[in-house]
Amino acid sequence: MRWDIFCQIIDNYGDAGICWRLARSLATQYDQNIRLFCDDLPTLQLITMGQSHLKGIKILPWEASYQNARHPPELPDVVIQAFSCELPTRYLNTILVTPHKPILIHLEYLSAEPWVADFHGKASPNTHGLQKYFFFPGFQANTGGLLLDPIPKHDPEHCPKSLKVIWEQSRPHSKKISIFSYPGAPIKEWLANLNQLQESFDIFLAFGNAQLLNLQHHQWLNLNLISMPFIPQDDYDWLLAHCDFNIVRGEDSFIRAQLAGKPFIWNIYPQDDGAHHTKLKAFLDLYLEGVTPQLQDLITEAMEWQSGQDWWNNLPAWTEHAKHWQSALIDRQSDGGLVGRLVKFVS
Ligand code: TRH
Repeated sequence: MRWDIFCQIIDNYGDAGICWRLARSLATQYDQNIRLFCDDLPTLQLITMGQSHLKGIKILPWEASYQNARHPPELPDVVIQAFSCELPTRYLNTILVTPHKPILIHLEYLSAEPWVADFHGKASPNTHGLQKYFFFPGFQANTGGLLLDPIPKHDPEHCPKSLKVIWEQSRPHSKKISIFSYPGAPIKEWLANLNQLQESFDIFLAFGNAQLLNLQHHQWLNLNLISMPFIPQDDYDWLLAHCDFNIVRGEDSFIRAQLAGKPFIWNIYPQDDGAHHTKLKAFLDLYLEGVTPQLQDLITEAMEWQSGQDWWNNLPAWTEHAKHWQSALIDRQSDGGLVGRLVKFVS
């Protein structure tokens, strides 16, 4: 099938990161033809670094969806409006007058909240005469699933090129932590707690995080802070899989940390109306199901930056839980996860 994916970048990298994974999985795992229209190609190129010429994928500027249209036009079978972005009017007008009308899919944000299952896959009545559906990613079987693309492999021998110099700055016996957080996160206090432990840590600060911290005047005896440039998406996945603990954010790095099978703190995207508190709680309800009350409290406090050094003392138990969660997650997505479910839904 032919798919047009529309990606509007609101802020940061997650919109591009998710659209790219979606396009890549559809093309490489399901042999689909993709046109990915994006309103911010430089950001998308940061994510795709070196991979943008994959067979089956054309990356195009937003305007190319309606300018220089071919006659007859290249008509898609499916149109994805990522994060429910609006389609360009001229593009919409073209598909409205064609006899072969595509299916429109509103791809929504990921949430573990229970209502998602009731809304997933529902049709949206509209006046265009086009079929339009809401597709909700989610953790449960009756939702749109998770973007697996592909599950990271643990290959300690193969350090990606972009990380060679960075990884060499770490020490063989130290614990490794990666940090990719939003400006409001209390990272300095968190690091200060870590610094008091009798242990040495290598801290990989994702692009932008070192600047946020502004650490020139701090002495961290036990912490080796390593500031990173923006690295290709697959290499970032590798880093998550090779650290002992990760701080992640948004939606995509949050899923990758879980697929990496490592304990993590999720710095959830803050929303003005406080909706992120409900979303975090809904996720923790699933993530902590069946876990001892002690570990439940500890992980909940850690996710709220409240656990001081306690999380460290319980790291082995948390790591075991993270591995268990990883395999349960993969089992539940054995139908191909989001992309498998999307292809089946559309078919
Ligand atoms: O960047 P994010 O905060 O993205 C988003 C956006 O804010 C978006 O508007 C919102 O909808 C969403 O969060 C919930 O965090 P996220 O989702 O983790 O996306 C980051 C992407 O960047 C992810 O695909 C991994 C990638 N990445 C790299 O490729 N290289 C890097 O060096 C780093 C740090 C990240």
